[in-house]
Amino acid sequence: MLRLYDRSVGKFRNFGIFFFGNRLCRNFFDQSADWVFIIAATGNNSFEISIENPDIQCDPVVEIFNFSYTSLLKHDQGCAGENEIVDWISTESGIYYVKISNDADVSYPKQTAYTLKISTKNAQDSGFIYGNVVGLPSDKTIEKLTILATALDVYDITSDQRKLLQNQNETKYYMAGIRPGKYQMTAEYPGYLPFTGEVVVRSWDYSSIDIALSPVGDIDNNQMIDLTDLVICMKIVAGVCEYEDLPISRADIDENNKIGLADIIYMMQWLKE
Ligand SMILES: [Ca+2]
Ligand SMILES: [Ca+2]
Ligand SMILES: [Ca+2]
Repeated sequence: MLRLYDRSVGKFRNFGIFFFGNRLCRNFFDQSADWVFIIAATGNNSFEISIENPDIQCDPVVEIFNFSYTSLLKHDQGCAGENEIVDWISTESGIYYVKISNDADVSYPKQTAYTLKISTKNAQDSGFIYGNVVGLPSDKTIEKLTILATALDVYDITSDQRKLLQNQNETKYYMAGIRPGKYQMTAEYPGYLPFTGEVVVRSWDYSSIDIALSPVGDIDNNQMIDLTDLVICMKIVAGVCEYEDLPISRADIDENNKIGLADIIYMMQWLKE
């Protein structure tokens, strides 16, 4: 179970992760609704979402939302205790949210269970990589962000077919059709420190890795330049304190291969903004 912060409702939600084609027994976690997300690899990805064997006190309703939480489809044909099956074809590739709610008149927190199965006709023997992009201020253009997945256990496979999605609250990326294996993820943005991480991709599965970006000058790695960074930088320049493990590139804002007064001034200007 994955908990994601959903700013559209201002709280955390449980999102399901699953293997395509598997059946999962689920409950309503948020009291009123259960959420899963799916990634459509292409513009006409076809999905079958089936809610099977709901309890007698469960009247499942299925709703599909796009990345901006706009409702695309609401489906409720069966009554309490009856299955719901939704056939849906995406019009464009992207991240979509499926909400399963209970329309039956029951007082919560009564537990109700059902079986969820999502299958896609377009799935191949490959997986997805996805995640949040954090640390990039909203005034930055995400198009300048490059994300690369390089296979570590298979020679010579790289993928840069990343797709970026942004709504007013969040930025996410995903890559579809990735061959199973271990990958090194790298991300770059001008003026920011390069990001690296590792992720394992499995067949027909979603693998998550968040891209956390820190501006050059963010010495303590909390995704922003703040007073702490300025103080550390001043100590280094004054020779009061040595940070031998600190890569110079972390604080070398003016890119002259040393940490000096100019970097302090850049930091002060950044703090003033
Ligand atoms: Ca129903
Ligand atoms: Ca910092
Ligand atoms: Ca410098």
